[in-house]
Amino acid sequence: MELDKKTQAGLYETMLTIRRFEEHVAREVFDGHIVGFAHSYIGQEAVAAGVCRHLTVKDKIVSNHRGHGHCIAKGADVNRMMAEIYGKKDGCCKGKGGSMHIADFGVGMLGADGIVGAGLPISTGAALAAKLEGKKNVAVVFFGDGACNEGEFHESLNLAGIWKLPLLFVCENNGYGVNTPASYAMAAGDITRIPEAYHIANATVEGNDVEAVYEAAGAAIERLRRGEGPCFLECKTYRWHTHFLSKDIEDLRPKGEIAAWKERCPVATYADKLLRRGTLAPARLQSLQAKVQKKIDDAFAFAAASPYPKPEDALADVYSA
Ligand SMILES: Cc1ncc(C[n+]2csc(CCOP(=O)(O)OP(=O)(O)O)c2C)c(N)n1
Ligand SMILES: [Mg+2]
Repeated sequence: MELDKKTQAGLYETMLTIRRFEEHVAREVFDGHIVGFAHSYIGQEAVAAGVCRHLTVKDKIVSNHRGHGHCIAKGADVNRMMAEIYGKKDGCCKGKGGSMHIADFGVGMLGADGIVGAGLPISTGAALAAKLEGKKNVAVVFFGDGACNEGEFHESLNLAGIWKLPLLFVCENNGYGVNTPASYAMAAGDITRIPEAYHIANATVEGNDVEAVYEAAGAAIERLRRGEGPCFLECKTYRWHTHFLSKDIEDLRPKGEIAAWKERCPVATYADKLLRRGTLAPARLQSLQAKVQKKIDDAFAFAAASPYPKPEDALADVYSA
């Protein structure tokens, strides 16, 4: 069944916002205006957009090092995200966290994380809290194929399984952890064999097809809200850039493979689909694209106008035991 027009346009707008945000960040990293590591989400936009469309601000998400898309799809403030990436005082972490530590608790975005796999136990705790509160809210965790080889992944699956937590595991299988193919690194072979072993309902979807992700995530999240326990969604997708943005690192993935996945661009293919279906007329598509570009330009202007944090504030908001 075809999705209603508002949902279709919304899915496209979210993906395009992520794409334009990430294009800006990539340009600025390559030009040396953004320092520190930034991991681009370009190529994987359909996953964040398709999953987060089902969530309310009361639902929680936990992200990973490749987190800009998850934040945008969950409704984080792009001005404060952009300021954070530039290390500015008005950033969501006052400029002290940068790209890999963006969080916006106000919209239920509990944080990105530079430690591979670390978001999994955090999301397990968020799902336990949601269950104890009993208000049918859910938690979602985004992680890569590489994270599935971490101990925390297995511990989180086990706890979510025994406690029947309202937790959706979203594995963005882009085929690689840095340059190491998942086919080499993962003894289980198919990722879904792992949640299967923990008796967790699971499915694999074409992660570049936003409607496929939307449908599968919708069914899983309904299950969570009914209290039927956790679900696992493997989304097969691909990142376009090198592992982190840099002109100085080599991409060891086969060139033909990269080119083939770019042909399957989640954003462009969906725009074509919406035009073909008549969901959006060409003029409406153009005005949507202009609106998104303005949002990103405004976010950059906000970040540029924000000062750097003061050196004497370096220890504020820092906790240690
Ligand atoms: C515990 C830990 N081990 C290793 C690293 C270095 N590292 C950062 S990202 C990454 C690969 C992660 O791959 P995956 O989970 O598939 O996510 P992707 O980058 O493909 O989105 C590695 C090994 C790290 N940050 N943390
Ligand atoms: Mg990966």
